[in-house]
Amino acid sequence: MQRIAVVPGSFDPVTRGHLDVIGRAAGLYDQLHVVVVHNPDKSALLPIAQRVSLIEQSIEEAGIVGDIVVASWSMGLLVDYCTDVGASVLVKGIRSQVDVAYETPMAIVNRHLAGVETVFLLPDPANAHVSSSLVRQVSALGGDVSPYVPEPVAQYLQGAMTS
Ligand code: COD
Repeated sequence: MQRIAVVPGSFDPVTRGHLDVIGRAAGLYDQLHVVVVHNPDKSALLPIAQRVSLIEQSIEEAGIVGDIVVASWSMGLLVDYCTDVGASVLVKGIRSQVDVAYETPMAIVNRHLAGVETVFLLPDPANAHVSSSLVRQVSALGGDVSPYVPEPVAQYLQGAMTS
């Protein structure tokens, strides 16, 4: 039986922290779905199609290999996407106790709703301080985001700032 996992996120934009988790998860599962989910609690910078494209480019640029599908989901519960594609696991990245506190209730509810388990992965400590919101802020103020994001994202944000 294939082990299929879903790595969900806002990915607005995808960062080196996200990519760290995606790379580790790709080595653990037969098929990985990286899914851009609209988070109604956050106001978005990038259109969803652009986020999908930047994830695809960043995975390729990083040389992450495996059966990886990049998709978006805005049709309801995240576990419904999991059920649709036959995934029994959600993979979430954990940066700190704050992430644990935020993710734990969702993990329990997702298990109750559909029997989908959540696996928490730790990034390399060098990536643990990175967040999309930090990147959006540095970019908006004209700073260099290249230490925090894959090259395709740095180029995209630089282009967006100068156009
Ligand atoms: N290192 C490691 N992990 C990281 C890093 C980093 N530097 N940065 C982010 N992450 C992790 C986050 O902890 C998270 O697990 C994931 O990457 C995505 O992060 P973001 O910021 O892109 O996305 P979020 O936090 O806005 O998450 C959006 C989700 C849609 C994934 C989340 O809200 C969710 O699971 N929603 C479920 C919707 C649903 O079905 N609800 C009902 C039942 S709970």
